[in-house]
Amino acid sequence: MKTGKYIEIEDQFGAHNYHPLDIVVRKAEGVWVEDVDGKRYIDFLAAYSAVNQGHCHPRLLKALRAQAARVTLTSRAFRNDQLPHFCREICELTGFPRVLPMNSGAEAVETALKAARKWGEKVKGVPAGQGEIIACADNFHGRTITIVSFSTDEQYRDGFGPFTPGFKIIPYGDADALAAAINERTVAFLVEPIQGESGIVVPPAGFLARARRLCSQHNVLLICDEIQSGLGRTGKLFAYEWENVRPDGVIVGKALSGGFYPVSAFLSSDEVMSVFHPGDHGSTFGGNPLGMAVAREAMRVLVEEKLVERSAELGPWFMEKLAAIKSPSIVKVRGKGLWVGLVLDRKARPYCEALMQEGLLCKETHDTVIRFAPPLCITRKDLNLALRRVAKVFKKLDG
Ligand code: IF1
Repeated sequence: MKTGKYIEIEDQFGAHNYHPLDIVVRKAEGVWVEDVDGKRYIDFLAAYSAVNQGHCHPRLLKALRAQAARVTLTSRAFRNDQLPHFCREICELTGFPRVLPMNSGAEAVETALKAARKWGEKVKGVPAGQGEIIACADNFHGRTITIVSFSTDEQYRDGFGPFTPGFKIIPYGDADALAAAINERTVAFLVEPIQGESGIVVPPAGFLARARRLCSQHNVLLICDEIQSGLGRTGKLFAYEWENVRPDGVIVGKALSGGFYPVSAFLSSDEVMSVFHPGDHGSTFGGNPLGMAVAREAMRVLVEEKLVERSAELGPWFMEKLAAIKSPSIVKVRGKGLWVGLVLDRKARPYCEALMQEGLLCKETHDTVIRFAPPLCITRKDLNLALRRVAKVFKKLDG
């Protein structure tokens, strides 16, 4: 069956909640993706940073297979022999004392919001039902009704009300606005250290450090959503390390399982996590042995293959090379590590389509930004190949 036929069937039977590029992927390995017509592409999106370890990593495949043949799901009604190891290993890797595993990113964000509200009530002493959480304009934290309640993107909210109250919005990167927004009912500040969906937006230097100080002063939890920015993407394990801060809680997902299986988690202190008692919160699949076995191996691969270091080393070099591409349509190159936004003065979609034709897969975000986020296992050679393809497309489309 050819590409067109797959698209026709999906369009006929699937909900139309996406506008993907017209490539139908059949298989992938490392940074390479092959479509159903046999054409090969370099993946410069990495499933929005979920496959930082590279597609179908052999070690992850082996871990998944081995665990799938033993036991896949126990539910949390019983214990399993993978969850304890996962808990210890992720706590040791990240330096947080406690973890609560979930599945999708949005569920881990919801977990953080619940933890913050309950901590506010039970520990900080905010009157019941009065807790406020501050988030940023242009945030992306997922798509549940509560999460889109504090989205500032009208499309993500349109038609989905009524919304969850208790959220305040400040402009991203504006510490003065944060200071002004905090009051005695504020329980948490939820922030992406670098905004992903918004177009790889790096806040002004010192923003997160000041947010940390403000949160400490006013007994407010600083919670970082590192679902996309974390686990090596920016050249540090967590993007908040660039500002030498330590949040009170961090949310991880995506690359935590290297793209094999949805595994997410909320990590925090004893004090925050102690608000959860048996029955307060949970998930059928959260902490399941299959997910835990995959996540354990995904973390080991991240460390043993030095993927964080690779991102730190190759990112600045790659960004420099991109910045050297002369094109009247490129306004700005921004990012950190192997996470780069190419800001154009026009629509980015035609560029993404042309890049796809040249064998480079990436996706526009917010209309005018091309997002580059290759798997962190990418070599300098493949980055060079990608750069040549980018240069070619700009020459063609500009000219
Ligand atoms: C889609 C975007 C990226 C995230 C952060 C939580 C979540 C995400 C910082 C929720 C998810 C995904 C969702 C995916 C596309 C992708 C995305 F463009 F939509 F915003 F990466 F930039 N926090 N981001 O980036 O995690 O529940 O999806 O596991 O199609 O919606 P999830």
